[in-house]
Amino acid sequence: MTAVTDEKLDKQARKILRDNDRGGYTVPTSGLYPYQWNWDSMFSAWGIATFDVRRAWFEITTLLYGQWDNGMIPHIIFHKRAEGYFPGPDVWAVERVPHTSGISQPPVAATMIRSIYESDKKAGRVHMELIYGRLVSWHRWWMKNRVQDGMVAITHPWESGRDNAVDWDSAMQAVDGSNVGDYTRRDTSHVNPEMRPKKEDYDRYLALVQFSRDNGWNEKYIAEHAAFRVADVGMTFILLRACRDLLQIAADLDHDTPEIEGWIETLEAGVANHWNPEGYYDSVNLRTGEFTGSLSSGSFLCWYAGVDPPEMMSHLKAILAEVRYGVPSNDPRAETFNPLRYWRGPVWGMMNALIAIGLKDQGHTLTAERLRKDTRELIEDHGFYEYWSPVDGTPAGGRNFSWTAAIWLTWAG
Ligand code: 2M8
Repeated sequence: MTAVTDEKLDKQARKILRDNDRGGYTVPTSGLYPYQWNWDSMFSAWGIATFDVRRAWFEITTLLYGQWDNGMIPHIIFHKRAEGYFPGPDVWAVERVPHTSGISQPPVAATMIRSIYESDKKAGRVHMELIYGRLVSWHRWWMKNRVQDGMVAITHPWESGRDNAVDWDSAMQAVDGSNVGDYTRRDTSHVNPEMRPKKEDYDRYLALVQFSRDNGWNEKYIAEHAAFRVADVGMTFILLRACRDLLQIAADLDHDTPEIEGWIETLEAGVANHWNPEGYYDSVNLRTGEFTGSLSSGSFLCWYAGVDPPEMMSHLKAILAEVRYGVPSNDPRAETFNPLRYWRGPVWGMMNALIAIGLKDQGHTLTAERLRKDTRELIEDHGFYEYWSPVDGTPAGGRNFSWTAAIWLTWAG
């Protein structure tokens, strides 16, 4: 282990964010992910704001270029041609400029933007005024199209941001991936295939894209007919938190708040529907009504949403006792646990940041501090990786990762 000073790591983190800048938007990492991803970009903006707040506002603006007329902010914005990623704009076939994907991603934007705005109250107000309406229309899109029994439904595992998490296993069984035709993955040429989703997962990911694309990205039709529809516990918590932050922004700007207050009430009521009688927050397969039986990192976003049942703290403590570095993306005691396969076990720095922010808000400062310390050590010992093994810290996935650099500058470092 090399002893690296905080100052050196601060410098490296800033350099990563600058190097990943493609002229107004930040790619998650060079090579593996060459476009603007929704939630990555908002983490990046949060990090960039620590050294160049004007550039951070610009990052937000370029993400909003991709917003659809119906309010949806897509998960990828394909601003300009780039090599090395599949599926690209031709597969999504969304007819608008800039080209985009056809699904969304976890709405951390309002939360990150609020934090940037708080740090730049005076000069930032003009930016905040300009984008406020767009944030509201995105939240309205979620509430209108995706909230069912107060829980947030995803139409594709990619939408959750936790692509191959165990939460989707049972629901994905209903997706037929056998007719998607030939295609060439690019991710496995950038990183070790053992650290990525399997071929059978990709076949199903593509089948879902083709289904929604062939049905014109029609939300109503997809809601009624798609094979896959899951109420994602992580997404419900993230949207609830984002609505709370949007409410504060609205109050600050002197805008009306009843609509946002109504959304918060709906989502607060929905949280109860995520409670698996086994004693934890869980996702729900909306096609069968069954819980997905997964205690994954999405469940531990409860505190981030302002919800604090003692059972969840007991689960977190039990899981942290099993691993050297928390929080694993999957329960290490589960048969499905794999310490290096992406969202099926590895620890992710940005998830730790969100979970720890929530823990701290709810007064669980020691546990929040453990997560920060674990994340610091992973970065100090190995660098700014996409994710790591929670068992022994083996670094995995892409290197020089933007959101890892961002959470170093804002939280871990
Ligand atoms: C991963 O997802 C993309 C698809 O969106 C992929 O694997 O190709 C996820 O970790 C997601 O959360 C993240 O936003 C994206 C870019 O870092 O990579």
